[in-house]
Amino acid sequence: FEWQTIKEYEDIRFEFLEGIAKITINRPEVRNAFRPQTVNEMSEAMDYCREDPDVYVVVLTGEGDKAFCSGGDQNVKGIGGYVGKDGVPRLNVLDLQKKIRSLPKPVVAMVNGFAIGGGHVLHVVCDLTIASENAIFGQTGPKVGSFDAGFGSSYLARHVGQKKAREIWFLCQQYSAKEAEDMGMVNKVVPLDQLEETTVEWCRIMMQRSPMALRMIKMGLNAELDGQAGIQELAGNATLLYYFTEEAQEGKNAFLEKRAPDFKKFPKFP
Ligand code: 1HA
Repeated sequence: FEWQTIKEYEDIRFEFLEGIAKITINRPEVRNAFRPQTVNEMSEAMDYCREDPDVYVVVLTGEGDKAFCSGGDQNVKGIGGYVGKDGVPRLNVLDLQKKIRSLPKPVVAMVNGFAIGGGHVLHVVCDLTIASENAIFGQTGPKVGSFDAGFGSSYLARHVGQKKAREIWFLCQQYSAKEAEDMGMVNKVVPLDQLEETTVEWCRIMMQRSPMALRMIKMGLNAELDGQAGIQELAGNATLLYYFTEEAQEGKNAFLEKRAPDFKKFPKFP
């Protein structure tokens, strides 16, 4: 595939192909662990994907054939978070997780190796996960002095069930791609040399579907789990659709024309 660079970054590659935006964590020397800067760059790329009407689907992956992402960079873990160039400790990956879930377009994790710790959580929050046969999944928090009791636990449990989610976190073992698929947290497993091809194929299929329909499905599935914040997002999309109707336009037009609105002429469906 001939991916075109969208923007140059230090810690990630950000590329485009026929409606698909690909974000690749590019720190293979640390198994694609993220530092605050990595997360900032990914967040900026996610914002671009949200705003750009040419982007239909987003793919998240890691450089090389060893790791998708090994979580927070332990070299810069300070007291209170991961420390960036500004010297401030942050847990900014939590904001990135929310961004992935809020993005009104499908986000696909293309897991090419280890998805461990905070890197495992990143695949968990993506809409779909396609993994290569060599991929390995697991949490390490309780082994290395951390935990993600947010999406990394509760959303994970929605995929694999409570017992398995507790096993994954309490034991901190590693699971093969096949085991992850059997548990329900991976959609498809393919040989490594077919990973990108399969991912692009899935993206192309989704790009033939109605973007608004996919958007509403994603928001509806989120809303069920996200309480009032989820309903807020789903409701915002309902408002968006309502603004397309003549009924909504009548309200605005009447205001601007300084007359009473006539809503009676619009159909009331049973
Ligand atoms: O829990 C959270 C959070 C919770 C709430 C809010 C925010 C959070 C943000 C982040 C996190 C976390 O991510 S905590 C979990 C942190 N990650 C880990 O505990 C994984 C550590 N890495 C490993 O277990 C293994 O490296 C591996 C299973 C991914 C790969 O093993 P492998 O293939 O045997 O390679 P290994 O030799 O261990 O690693 C290769 C190189 O990459 C090593 O460096 P070198 O000796 O060559 O200089 C290794 O140190 C480095 N490396 C790997 N992972 C990390 C790393 N360096 C820094 N940070 C890493 N995460």
